[in-house]
Order: sequence, then structure tokens, then C-alpha cells
Amino acid sequence: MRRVLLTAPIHQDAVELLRGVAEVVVSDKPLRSEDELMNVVKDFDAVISMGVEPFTKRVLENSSRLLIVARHGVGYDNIDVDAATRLGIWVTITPVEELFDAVADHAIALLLCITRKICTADSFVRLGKWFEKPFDKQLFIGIGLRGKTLGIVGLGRIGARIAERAKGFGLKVIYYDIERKIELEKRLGVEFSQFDYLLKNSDFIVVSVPLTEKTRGLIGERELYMMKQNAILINISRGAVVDHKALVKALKSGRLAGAALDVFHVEPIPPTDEIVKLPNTVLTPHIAWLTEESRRAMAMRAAENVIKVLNGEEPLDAINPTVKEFARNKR
Ligand code: 8YV
Repeated sequence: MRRVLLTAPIHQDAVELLRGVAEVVVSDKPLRSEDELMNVVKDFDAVISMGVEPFTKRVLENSSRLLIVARHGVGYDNIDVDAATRLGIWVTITPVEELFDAVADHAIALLLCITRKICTADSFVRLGKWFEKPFDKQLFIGIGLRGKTLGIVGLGRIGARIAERAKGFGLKVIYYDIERKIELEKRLGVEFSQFDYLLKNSDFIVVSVPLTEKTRGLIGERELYMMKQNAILINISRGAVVDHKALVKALKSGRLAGAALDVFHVEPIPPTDEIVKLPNTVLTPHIAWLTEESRRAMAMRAAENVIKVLNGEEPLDAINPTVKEFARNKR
């Protein structure tokens, strides 16, 4: 019997689908170290990865049964794709509309939450402070969006959806990407800008690029200090795209007005981290992707990718399609 490992629980419908073709095991703990992961994965033909597991060359080389690492998500920075390809292991993602929409919605939620101080206001009501001081609303003077500039770093499938939503709020949208997206510029009414221009001229900056060796630390001290003093940074991509120490420094010194983050350099972020103590931040626990709709669609897609490979077929969403020449289940 084929064996499929889920590194965390996923939508039950997908588990049922997988049970039709394989034995399904859900890991009872996060597999964050190479050794932990290796010890478990060696007994499986397929893994559905939630994204925190280090699928390094060493792990993949020691997983001789493994045919596919199916990401439950679109980022695959936790997988050494070159090593997987050389070893004949498929790597897939779940590029479903529901996921892109969920992340774009969350980026806008973070923008509204920080500009309208929703989290602070919520505590104010719950802690009885409104009742104590009914006229003390100075704290909650927000920032209007109409006419302000939103800079999107990375106009991919998520970035484009953020732009689409932002236009509805009357924001001017500029973007930077490694390539110009002329069609999107026309369709969405957004303007391409050089990276430094975007940093200097945006009131709000959203980071929506994948984590690669090129984007690691893309927003560092230099970039943070180029931003407007009243700028707000929003990150829904990967924590490592922003230099965490530099960000804390900029927020503490008042050089940057605020940050709304769904992703962190270390996850879960320890409550002792300085960023957690800063009042000018809004922090969510890597949930931008998480709606009922997206978790089902992602899990089903990951399961479909796994089933195809277990059946000796090509998966739907391979990151490394060249692997097909020497995929393990073809040998
Ligand atoms: C994932 C994500 O769903 O898509 C990604 O890469 O970061 C999230 O949307 C998360 O890794 C849980 O699977």
C-alpha cells in the first residue's frame, strides 16, 4: 500500500480522496528539523507539505521511497527543487484562485486594520475603556485611503489581486516587478515604477514576491530608510524578504510609521521578539491564505497532484516538469 504523509492536518475532503488510493498519516508534530523530517519521510511515497519542513538535499537524498513533495501552498522556498529534480522527485504547488483571493483579501484587511486602528479599537471596547472615557477617541484617528499611493512589490497573481481591490478604495497603485506586466497595467490601471521610486513615493507598501535568493532581504535598512516617514509596510509573502532587525529599528525610531505582517523571519514568532511589543504593528499568524474556501481548494489540489503521481501520471502543477524524464515511478 502506498503511504502519504500530511505534515499537518488538511481539509477532510482531501484526506478522504487520498484514502481511496493510499494509507494517509498525519504528523503529530511540526517537522522543523532535517533529522526529524528525514526519520519520518523515509517511510513515505508522497508528502503534502505545509511549508515549514526543510526539504533539503540531505533530506531528499535520504528519502528513497519519495515520489513527490506536494506543497499545500504556492511558495516552495522550503524545498531544494534542484536536488528534487536530480533525484527524480516531483515538486508541486496549489495555484488555486481561492488562495490568491484569500491572500489579497488579507493584505487589504491588514491595510485597513492598521490605518483604522481596528485591533486597538477592539481592545478599547473589550477592556471597558470606551465606557470609562466615552470621548477619548483621539487614539483612533485613522488614515484615509483615497488619493494615497499603494506600492506593490511583485505584481504576480496575488499582487494583481491586491491592486484590483486597492483601486476600489481610490488608491493610486504603482508596482515594481522584475518584468513589466503591460496587460495588467492596462487592465488594472496600475503604473510600473522603478524599485527606489516606489519606496520613496508610496504611502503604503505591500510585499508580495516569492522568497528566492534574489528576494531574501530585499527590504533592508537602505530600503526602509528610503520610505516616507509616515509609510506603512505590509508583508504577506515571506518574513525573510524583509530584514527583521532593520524593520524593528525603523519602527522603534519612528522612521517608519507602521507595519502589518502576516509572515515573520521565524515562525511562530516568539512573544519575546521586539516586534510583538511595538504598538505601531498589526501581526497575524501566517493566516492570509486561510479561508474555508481556500483550505479546501488547496487541499484537494495537493491531493490531486499526489494521486496523479502515485498513478504514474504527470501532476497538474509541477514546479520541476523536467523531472518527468527520470521520475522515480517511471523507473
Ligand atoms: C500556505 C503560503 O498555504 O501559499 C503559500 O506559500 O504561505 C500559505 O498560503 C501555508 O504554507 C500553509 O500551507
